Amino acid sequence: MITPENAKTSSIPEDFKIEMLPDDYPQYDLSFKIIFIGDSGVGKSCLTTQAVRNNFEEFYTATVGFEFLTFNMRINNNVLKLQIWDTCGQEVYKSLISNFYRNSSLALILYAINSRESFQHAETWLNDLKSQANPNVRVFLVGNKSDLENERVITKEEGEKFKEEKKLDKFIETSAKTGENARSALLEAAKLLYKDYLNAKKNLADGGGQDNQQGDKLERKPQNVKPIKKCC
Ligand SMILES: Nc1nc2c(ncn2[C@@H]2O[C@H](COP(=O)(O)OP(=O)(O)O)[C@@H](O)[C@H]2O)c(=O)[nH]1
Ligand SMILES: [Mg+2]
Repeated sequence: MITPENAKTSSIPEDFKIEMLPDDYPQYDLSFKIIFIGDSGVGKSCLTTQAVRNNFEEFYTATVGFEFLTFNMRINNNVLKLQIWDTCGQEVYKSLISNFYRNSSLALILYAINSRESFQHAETWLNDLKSQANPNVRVFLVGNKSDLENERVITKEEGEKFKEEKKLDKFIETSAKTGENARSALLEAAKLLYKDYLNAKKNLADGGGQDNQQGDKLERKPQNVKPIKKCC
């Protein structure tokens, strides 16, 4: 549960006014689906829990299928509802995962910094995502378990290089255990999706499709932004 107390500990992006809201907040303006993908054991379940609830729970059983947590916030004057989907990495569910790719606005591809195999598989996860998701899907590469520095086999430079080569939106290292960057990864995701929404809105207001001097990213259309809606 997000409370005003634990929300204060988050590192808040500077250019937007962000306020955390409780997970049962009854209304929203924009809704986005964010998915965590990557090999089994890299820490997807722990990181989603840490990012949303600010705590670390050891998971002794693998996630079965899919689970989601809700993360609500107000950015400027809009309430965002993020649905944070935790997928399991086992092969048996890969066909089901495809369905979840389709409606997602942003994917975090996780690997563990102490597992070269999980890092090598990041490319497979990316290819799966690209083949089935919205072409404008945003992608973050996340090196988790940054607290295990003495077991590190993947350098930050390798993560950064992969992000550059694949033209991903962000590379970040996190620790679901200590909480390092866990909440801020989610806030960065929210901020980026909100920027996409604002840019798309602006493009529409400007007549749409015009050249944008600030580059390709700003010309993106909103991804699966549900229309402004108040419920209850
Ligand atoms: N040291 C450390 N262990 C972690 C971290 N994140 C997850 N783990 C451990 O890694 C194992 C797998 O985590 P889990 O979240 O279930 O992985 P998933 O299969 O990707 O969902 C568990 O034993 C966790 O306690 C982390 O950031 N640091
Ligand atoms: Mg899991």
